[in-house]
Amino acid sequence: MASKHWWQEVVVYQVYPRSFRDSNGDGIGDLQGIISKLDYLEKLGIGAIWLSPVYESPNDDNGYDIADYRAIMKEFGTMKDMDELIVEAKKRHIRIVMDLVVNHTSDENKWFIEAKKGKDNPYRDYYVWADPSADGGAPNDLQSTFSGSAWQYDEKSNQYYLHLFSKKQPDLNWQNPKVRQEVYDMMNFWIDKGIGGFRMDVIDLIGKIPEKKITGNGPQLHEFLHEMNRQTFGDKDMLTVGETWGATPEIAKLYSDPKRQELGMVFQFEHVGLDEQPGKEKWDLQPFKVAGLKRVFNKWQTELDNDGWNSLFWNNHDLPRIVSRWGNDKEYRVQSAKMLAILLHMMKGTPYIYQGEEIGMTNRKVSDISEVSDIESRNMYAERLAEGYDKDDLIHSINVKGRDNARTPMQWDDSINGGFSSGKPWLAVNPNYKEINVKSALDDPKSIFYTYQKLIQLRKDNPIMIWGDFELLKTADDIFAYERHYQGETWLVVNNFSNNENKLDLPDIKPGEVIIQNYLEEIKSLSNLTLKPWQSFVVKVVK
Ligand code: TEU
Ligand code: CA
Repeated sequence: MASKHWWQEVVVYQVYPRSFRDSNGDGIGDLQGIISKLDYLEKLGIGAIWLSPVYESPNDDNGYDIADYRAIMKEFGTMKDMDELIVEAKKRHIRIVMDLVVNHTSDENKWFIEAKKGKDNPYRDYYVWADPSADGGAPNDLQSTFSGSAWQYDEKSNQYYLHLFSKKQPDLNWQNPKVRQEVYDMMNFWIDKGIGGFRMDVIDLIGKIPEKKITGNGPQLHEFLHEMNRQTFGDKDMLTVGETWGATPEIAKLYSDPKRQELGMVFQFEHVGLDEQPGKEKWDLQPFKVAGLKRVFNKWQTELDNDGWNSLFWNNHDLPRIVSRWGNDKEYRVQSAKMLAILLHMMKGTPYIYQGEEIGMTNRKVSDISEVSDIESRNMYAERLAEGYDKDDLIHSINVKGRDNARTPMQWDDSINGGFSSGKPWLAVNPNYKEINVKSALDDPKSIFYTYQKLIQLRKDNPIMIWGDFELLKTADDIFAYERHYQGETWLVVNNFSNNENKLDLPDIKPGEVIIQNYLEEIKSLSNLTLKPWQSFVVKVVK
């Protein structure tokens, strides 16, 4: 058994700084705003913050386009504020995990400004350039994740540069050892500041070979990550998590098997694609089925063994709110949000909470593209409208899947703008803030917040939650039930993933003490038990 690490035991909380808390009334969340809410996060019990990018950036993609890796975005504050955040968090046993966006930079990064000056510039090879194809067009038909060609023409040199995201996010050339050294030096600069680790943005892309149209999982990907490990965090116990879209359990082991000295864990998205049509894009919806979720989670829970480590998440800043997506954000908002929390946190892996998830924040609805800020949604809308798609269908897809759903400001109380800002928020606050907010959650002992708080405390007290084996049980389709086993102890986790009642029949399992639940019920027997809508409970099994 591999050695144990703090980052397997904690729960991580993701902060999207622009939308967390605005301290100075300019409508944009900032570092002092985060510092002012650390006591709240300590009360929740988390052990690390994944901080979405706070570096200098023109914000074409809200900070995922970095102009200077060693400077703080002016709207967010100063390096002094950043140092203060690290220190103040540490006092509360919270480590700061930085977002490392090194597949690409901003086109306003000084490396790219130099590179654009011409083919002889020493920074030219920091990026990926290619000559036009024979017909004078783009070198090949690689597509950007944010719609359209991944190649942008540069008139000055009559070459194209690669951008797998927006054209203001030119891709770095990882084949160039100088680029790799720059990245490692920059990582060490942050490590020396006392941070707790790195979340690595689209790290699966750094081994790309664009001329062969290879983007994810390129041949040198793992060689680069091993080199990074050796040159930066390898001898420190840091949380390192790779955003790995195309990972299978086999690929996840390549990243996170401790023997290979690459990353600590993966953040993979197989379950996230369950409501999209296979082979199509996230906008092309299909109904979600619990059976699919069970299949995917079961696979990941059982196939990683101890040769790798996984993240557990429903949400991040790119995904719609889970209670609106697969729960019920109307009559069962509270029950379904609690069920989703219990189901996730009782599995094996490191749980992540995305800001607002702990109070059951929901998706927001727009009726026109003018209300949409996110570049991914806007580009898709423009492209598909030109292709003849129906406008209402496109707005529907954005309402269901768009990234702004996660990015509306955090709802702190029922005062104007939900207590996020005294000014005009950069993105409108969800109008339901009067009902759904932190203050009312803290005032109500039965709120979703206290279920999350309890799950985090249980994790601190019960090694079975971290290290136990996972076994899926056979039940009705809409019931997701599993056991965890550890050192002779067994916990049973039951979730009714449905608006309807469902029958659970596990006559051979004798329920003991209730660990946590979302209805106040005595669980005396598991023979022919009628589960209420979204009912969830965890019991010790009596042997
Ligand atoms: O996301 C990677 C990514 O591929 C997403 O764009 C994804 O396809 C989509 O948003 C799914 O909803 C990371 C960051 O998390 C994202 O915010 C950035 O925009 C992107 O990389 C580029 O840095
Ligand atoms: Ca501000």
